[in-house]
Amino acid sequence: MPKIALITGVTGQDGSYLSELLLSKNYEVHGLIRRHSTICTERISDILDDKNFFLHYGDISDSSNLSNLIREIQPDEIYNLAAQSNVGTSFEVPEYTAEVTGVGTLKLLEAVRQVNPKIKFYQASTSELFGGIPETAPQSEKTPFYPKSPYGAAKLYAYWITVNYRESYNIFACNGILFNHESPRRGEDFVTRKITVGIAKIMAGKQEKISLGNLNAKRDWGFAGDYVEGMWKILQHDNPEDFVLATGETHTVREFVETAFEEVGIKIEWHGEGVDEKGLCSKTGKVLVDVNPQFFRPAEVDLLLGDPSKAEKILNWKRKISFKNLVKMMIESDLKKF
Ligand code: NAP
Ligand code: F7E
Repeated sequence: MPKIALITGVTGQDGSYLSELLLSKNYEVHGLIRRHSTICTERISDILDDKNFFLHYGDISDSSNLSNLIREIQPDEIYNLAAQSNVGTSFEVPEYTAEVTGVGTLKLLEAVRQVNPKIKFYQASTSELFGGIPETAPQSEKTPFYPKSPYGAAKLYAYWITVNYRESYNIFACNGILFNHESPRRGEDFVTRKITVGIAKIMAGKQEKISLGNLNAKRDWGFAGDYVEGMWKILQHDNPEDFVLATGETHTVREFVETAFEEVGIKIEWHGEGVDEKGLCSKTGKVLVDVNPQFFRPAEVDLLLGDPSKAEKILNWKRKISFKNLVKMMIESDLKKF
């Protein structure tokens, strides 16, 4: 019998890669999809016609819908990827973020407990949990949490309620504490994709420059395709445990900008400081990057650098795509698109 998986957040970056991975492993894959006034299935368009792929309308905030779906689908594994996942936006919609990203996880876990506590449960936890204590880098499963945004605080609740349902009800519930992972399918409001789309539009003559916020923030950026493999491995392990998935490398936003422009043959020279800092084309002197305080956050996470050694040792998981190849992949895809 093929295994059955239910994925919330199936239309998102990770949901689309995970669906493809599970279909390639002969799973029957069911995805929870929200009703939209416009089509939102672009990322899963290649698998929509797969005979083992099914979509169901629902919402992570609707408990009766979740229970009914689990009763109907009878999944072996649930991957909870649904979230208001943008950190900056979470400062604008903190209550909504708490409801969806935090309490939504409880609603799904409670449905599992009531309908079938034998279902394995993956929670999309995040390096944003570590947030504000950079002196503890690299961050591992043992590093204390200190979230710095409504998103991080909501994910903190989701993390602990997952641990609590594991310990209280013996549910195979696990947290994957994933550091930033990107791809050509990354939402355009995240910094990496904003940069690669911006460069592609500049090259096509459709945009003058890219305006960014904090250029000094450091992130541990990997490729989403590698990370969904880790999610699956976490649920195949003998025991329910929590794992960090990361590359063990960190780069500033400024370095991402430089590397991405290098891919199109442009060297960036930086002039000025703070809000006056600008990135100029070394040949023409044209301003291609500037700083707009509109993109600063009320509180910032300065440094994320993960220690993936537990996952490497126990799950035999390791990222395959390097930082440079990730940037190259995203730039190539956006140059084609724009
Ligand atoms: P994403 O592209 O923003 O996708 C989020 C998904 O959640 C979308 O399918 C979205 O559906 C869905 N969703 C939002 N609100 C919902 C609701 N109320 N009910 C049902 N579905 C809802 O995020 P991602 O990058 O794939 O990340 C997947 C998960 O991993 C998220 O939980 C995120 O917080 C977490 N995470 C991501 C990273 C990363 O670097 N990517 C790192 C650590 C953790 P619509 O298409 O309808 O909006
Ligand atoms: O910001 C800085 C920004 O929005 C990265 C989510 O997937 O990963 C993601 O959260 C850094 C921050 O990702 C702009 O201030 C500068 O320091 O791409 P981001 P994030 O906040 O790290 C974690 C692990 C998740 O769990 C989240 O779901 O870049 N930055 N200028 C900017 N960021 C944005 N978005 N836009 C700018 O113009």
